[in-house]
Amino acid sequence: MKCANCILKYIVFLSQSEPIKVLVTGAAGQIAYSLLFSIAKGDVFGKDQPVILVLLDIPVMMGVLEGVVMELQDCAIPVLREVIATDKEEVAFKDLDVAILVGSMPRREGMERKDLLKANVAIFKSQGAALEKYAKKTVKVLVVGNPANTNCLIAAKSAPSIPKENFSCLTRLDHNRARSQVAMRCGVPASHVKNVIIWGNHSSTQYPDVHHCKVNMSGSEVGCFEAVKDDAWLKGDFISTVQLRGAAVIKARKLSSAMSAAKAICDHVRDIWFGTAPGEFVSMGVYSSGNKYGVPEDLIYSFPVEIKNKTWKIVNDLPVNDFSRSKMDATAAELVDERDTAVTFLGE
Ligand SMILES: NC(=O)c1ccc[n+]([C@@H]2O[C@H](COP(=O)([O-])OP(=O)(O)OC[C@H]3O[C@@H](n4cnc5c(N)ncnc54)[C@H](O)[C@@H]3O)[C@@H](O)[C@H]2O)c1
Ligand SMILES: *[C@@H]1O[C@H](CO)[C@@H](O)[C@H](O)[C@H]1NC(C)=O
Ligand SMILES: *[C@@H]1O[C@H](CO)[C@@H](O)[C@H](O)[C@H]1NC(C)=O
Ligand SMILES: *[C@@H]1O[C@H](CO)[C@@H](O)[C@H](O)[C@H]1NC(C)=O
Ligand SMILES: CC(=O)N[C@H]1CO[C@H](CO)[C@@H](O)[C@@H]1O
Repeated sequence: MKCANCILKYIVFLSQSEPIKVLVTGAAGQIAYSLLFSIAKGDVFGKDQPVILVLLDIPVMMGVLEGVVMELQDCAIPVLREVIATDKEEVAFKDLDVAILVGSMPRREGMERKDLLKANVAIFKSQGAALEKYAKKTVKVLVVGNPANTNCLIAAKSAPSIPKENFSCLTRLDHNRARSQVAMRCGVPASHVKNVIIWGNHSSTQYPDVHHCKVNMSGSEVGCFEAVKDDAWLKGDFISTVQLRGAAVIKARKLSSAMSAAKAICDHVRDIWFGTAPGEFVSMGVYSSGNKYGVPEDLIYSFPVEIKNKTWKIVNDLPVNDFSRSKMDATAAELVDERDTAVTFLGE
């Protein structure tokens, strides 16, 4: 009996001995401030899974980052094995299992759209090359820093030996916003609303689609239009509320969404790690090969995906009506434009 106990303890020890190494860039920023705590305490990889957190930010932020490290230490979380803070890519990207790229160049007063894009291409080209050179080939990369879709594409292109499928960008915040809007309208918890879809770019042209969404109304699942009973709202204010939610938060808070963005990042990475629930799909910006839903190839476009065994699959053959089609095309056109400009900066 005693020995069985020893063996059990040994198995627990073994299973705990392999920590997951997770990088968060923009680690001195406001999203990271919520995100790091959630990852450290097990919201993403499980309560018993040891993690090593690697924090990357730019040199002028190293003082702030030191404070973040102190706070993480002061949380006294047993599974947080180590915290590495750095401004060097060769340190930050080494042997990573997961990379969450939050830091990017923010828009400054008077900055041209093109110059902003150019600055971000430079960042994500460099970080993509660092992934290629230093990270594990199985690394999962999530890009959050805006323009998230295009930054993600640039990072993927700059890391040719890592499968493109291992890169994704965050549209889960938009997905959660859509889910919550429907839930509030129906007077049910958000968990009773599933299979909303965000198509396209993480911007105001994104298309929040509820044609395949199901709502659990007092015990039975019904379609979203039947549950809400207000088609005009679903085709009008609902869509614009989700599209413009980011701007509404900035207007109210004088800062962009951070707590909800961190929560969405946790949802996204946890689903990659553990898979999606049977019969449920989530929205993620992923690589388009040009053979799904008429979306052009070589874009990072938000699709409905199911995830199993750490591999996503775009949900196939959902019917698309004319209303949806035009909105899916508009957001794709925007991304094609941005990509074509971005790749011209890649050679520089
Ligand atoms: N995809 C989404 O759903 C979503 C949602 C919210 C915010 N965002 C984006 O996430 C990003 C971060 O937001 P935030 O509120 O935390 O911003 P923030 O300004 O508070 O923090 C950003 C941090 O990134 C750092 N940084 C800049 N360039 C860097 C680089 N090359 N390497 C490493 N670090 C770098 C900055 O020094 C700063 O500490 C922004 O681009 C924002 O637009 C995306
Ligand atoms: C796509 O979305 C991002 C993030 O909101 C935005 O910065 C970018 O400008 C959008 N792309 C285009 C071409 O509008
Ligand atoms: C709907 O919600 C009820 C609780 O209100 C739960 O018992 C039931 O299993 C749910 N049904 C489905 C199909 O998820
Ligand atoms: C899961 O993925 C791994 C790595 O890609 C692969 O080796 C394994 O066969 C897969 N397992 C299943 C059940 O598909
Ligand atoms: C999320 C995802 O698609 N992960 C893939 C990353 O690449 C490895 C191979 O290196 C695949 O096995 C994973 O499925």
